Amino acid sequence: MEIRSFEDYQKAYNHSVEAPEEFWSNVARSFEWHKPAETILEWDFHKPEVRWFSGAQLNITENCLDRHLATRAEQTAIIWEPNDPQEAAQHISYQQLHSKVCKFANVLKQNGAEKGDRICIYMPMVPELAIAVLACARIGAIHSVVFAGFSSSALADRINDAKCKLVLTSDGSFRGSKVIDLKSIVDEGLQHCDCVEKVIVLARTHESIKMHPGRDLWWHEELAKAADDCAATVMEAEDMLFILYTSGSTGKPKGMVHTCGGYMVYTTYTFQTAFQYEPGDVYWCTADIGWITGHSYIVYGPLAAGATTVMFEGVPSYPDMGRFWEVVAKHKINIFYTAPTAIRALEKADISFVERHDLSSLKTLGTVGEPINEEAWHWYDENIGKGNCPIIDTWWQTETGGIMITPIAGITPLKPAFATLPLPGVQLALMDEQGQELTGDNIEGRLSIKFPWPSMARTIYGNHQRFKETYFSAYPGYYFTGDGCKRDADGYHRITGRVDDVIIVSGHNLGTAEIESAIDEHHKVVETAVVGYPHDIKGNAIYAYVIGKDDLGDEDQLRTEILRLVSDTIGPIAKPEKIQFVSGLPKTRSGKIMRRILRKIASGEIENLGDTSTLLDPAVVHSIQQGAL
Ligand code: 7RM
Repeated sequence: MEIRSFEDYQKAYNHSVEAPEEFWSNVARSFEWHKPAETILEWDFHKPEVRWFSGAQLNITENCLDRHLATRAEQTAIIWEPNDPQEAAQHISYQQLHSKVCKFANVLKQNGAEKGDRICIYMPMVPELAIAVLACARIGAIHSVVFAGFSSSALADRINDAKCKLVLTSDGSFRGSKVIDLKSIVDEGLQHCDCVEKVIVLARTHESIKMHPGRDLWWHEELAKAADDCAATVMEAEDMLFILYTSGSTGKPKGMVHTCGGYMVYTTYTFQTAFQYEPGDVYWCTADIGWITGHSYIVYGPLAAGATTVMFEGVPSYPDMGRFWEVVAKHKINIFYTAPTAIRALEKADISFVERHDLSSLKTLGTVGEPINEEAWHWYDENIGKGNCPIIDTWWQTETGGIMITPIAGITPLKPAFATLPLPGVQLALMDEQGQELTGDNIEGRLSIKFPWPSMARTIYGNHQRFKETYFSAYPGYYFTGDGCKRDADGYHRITGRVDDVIIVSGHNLGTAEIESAIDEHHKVVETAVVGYPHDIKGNAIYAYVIGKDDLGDEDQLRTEILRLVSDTIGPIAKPEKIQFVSGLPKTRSGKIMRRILRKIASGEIENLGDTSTLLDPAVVHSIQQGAL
């Protein structure tokens, strides 16, 4: 049932709670399956184990491509907008995309890829990235896309964790006025990987690069040898579709595992429902395919829904701060989906960058990735939406696979900075500190989910125990999100931010532990504590408290070296905004760092540090306050 009114939403929501299996089996009927499901849902959040559409067989690319050929072969599937506005945009029809995916799937096969093999994709935002993702899915290989801003060592960790057999990359990438040598980053990373047999390299920037004989192959040369047709590999609904890494509060990144059937059903349903996409609409999500938002809402959801989806290679500030709006006007974008951090940055630019472009094609706006503050919400509403485009503030996670809490465009009454209400199928629970579920309205707690939805991650690749500990142990029987949430008197939800040690910087998840261990690698560093603090544009920025060795030397020099180290170990996005050298950290008697205190100092709150009675040495706090940046 399509949702066309608020009453429809309420009906659909109630149905999804009262008869979830019936609800989702109805939704699943609009897809193409080789075999229908025998069982809709099996689940146990204590194990945890979740299986949707057991017994069903499908290939997601047949749903994204083949089935559209009868009705929309000539319709544009992907509009690609290059980094440089002087370069021509590309319009790729469903027919063309189908051919390109099949051909590249054959390239993968001729290089030894088989069903179940892991393939790492480290590429810029060019059409070949989407084609590579779909080509993996075509043959049942599991893609692991690594955002091309990650460093060589972060890339190597991810390649090793998933034991990838192939790496797909390009010579370089264009990002604004910069050219980044992706291939040399791959070469460096691969010095620490034994599992990779071949690297397929797309010529994008045409700089001279080193090709390793026997390992490296040119994309275009491989394509020239490949056949055109490629039958889709039939997959079980619960077969793995992809792995995507996300930062956790402790230890190394977690390879979240998504499976074929449930992920397809949920991302497509939520794309159509939340955005109210109508045939002919041009839809642009500005995310990178290296993040879950790009997987679910640039590639899979929109293509399965037969939409026209835009891929943008560049950045919002190049050649000037008007680029997003120029692209909206150029491609007559109807639905525009971006991150609050981008909105805040563009809000700071001169308003003439907005005014000089015709934004009248826009009818729906969306945000994702972090809480949107009211000021940014109103700026977006008034200046971009001209007061007549609904803004859907979509809350979800890598782990949830698809949008969970959001207004339905044009249907749910809006409230600035509120993600509002759960989509059908999503049963929220706000928990108190004692682990009890809070009921009713006007409450604040920790956001959990008490019933499975089709696109939830099934496990952490190679570490089910960690999956259980991270998500299903805080509140047994519930999935815990790591976020805090308020429910107001109208039953509307407002996400208050992370309650664990994950910091969302410009919409990207970073784990404090990961950054701390990178800094601790420096030979002059004894110990580090990292916290987040509010930042005007980035939402949060990183503040590092570093205990150095006695012979620290020049502080500025050491700061530069630490920034380099973080950039090389994780990537530039993880660099601390501020580094304060301290002589000690506030620790409890049991040796735990009291980050609560460090967070307050970092955000400029000097008084009112709360309960410090468990501190081993309260004098440390005073000295940190004295030196606060
Ligand atoms: C889609 C994505 C997940 C974390 C999540 C939240 C934060 C995302 C919103 C939001 C407030 C939102 N996946 N978050 N969307 N907070 N309002 N609309 O971002 O795995 O990279 O991040 O992002 O903390 O737990 S993610």
